Amino acid sequence: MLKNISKLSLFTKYYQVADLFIHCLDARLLISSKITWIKSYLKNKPCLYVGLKADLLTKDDLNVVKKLTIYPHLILINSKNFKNKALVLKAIKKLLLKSQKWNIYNIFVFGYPNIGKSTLINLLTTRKSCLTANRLHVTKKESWIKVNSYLRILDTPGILNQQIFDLKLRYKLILINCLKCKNDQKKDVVIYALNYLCKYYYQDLFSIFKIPILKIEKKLSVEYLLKIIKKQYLLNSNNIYLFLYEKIIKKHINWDLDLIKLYESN
Ligand SMILES: Nc1nc2c(ncn2[C@@H]2O[C@H](COP(=O)(O)OP(=O)(O)OP(=O)(O)O)[C@@H](O)[C@H]2O)c(=O)[nH]1
Ligand SMILES: [Mg+2]
Repeated sequence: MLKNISKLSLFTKYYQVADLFIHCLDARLLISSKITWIKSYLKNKPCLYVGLKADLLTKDDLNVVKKLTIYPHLILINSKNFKNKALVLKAIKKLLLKSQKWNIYNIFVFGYPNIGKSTLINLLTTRKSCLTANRLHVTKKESWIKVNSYLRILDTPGILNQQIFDLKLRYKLILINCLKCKNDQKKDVVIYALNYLCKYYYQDLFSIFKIPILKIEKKLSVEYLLKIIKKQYLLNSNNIYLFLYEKIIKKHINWDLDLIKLYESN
């Protein structure tokens, strides 16, 4: 909790100098990776929402999430592809033009841990200005990075409210690697993911689990799926969940976990 308070104090410390906030989201979790309680810290400053890791989504899902209308300013990118630099700069300029300032603009980047904040900054500077890695809390302290003659950007440590009581949100954040999963939670996360797949991404099961199509029933239950997987991979009830968590599920998170097509139609 103390850690959170110190991270939030960054907002108080830099609010005055920030001309723009960039809220980093995960394209696979465009709604739930928004840190809602931070709104009051942004007050009336402009905010650009950047949905990162868009390359991990399937083509169909990407087309669906592109249509999301809840964010006034949203772009979806793969920040490991330098071709996207111009797109981000264009979106930044569009929002900054309104502030009519003539010297250096300051941008404050924030989001959940491991969401891709530092990678986005490296995209903008076209060099390895910040340390990045696929694990939590790589950036330990805030630092200003010069992008060009008129932009500087503040890289910040991931913000995480440890008190996530909503289990669904907890599982979703674990699946996209923004939250650590305790060993005793892995079974629940696997069951959550399998239920989700059976319900909404039924066709993907063949390729993910390398299950022959003939073995899949029309109406697939998680119990039946587990039975097939056990046979397929020669697993027993003790090791199946750990196996699925480490070897399969964590490697295949390329679905829209917020099911935006349903959200938008409601
Ligand atoms: N495929 C893909 N991977 C990405 C993208 N953006 C970031 N990553 C990967 O995501 C992982 C985390 O990236 P970081 O930039 O270190 O994340 P961060 O938000 O700065 O993390 P902390 O500093 O720990 O809070 C790294 O392995 C990146 O290579 C993207 O657009 N597409
Ligand atoms: Mg970082």
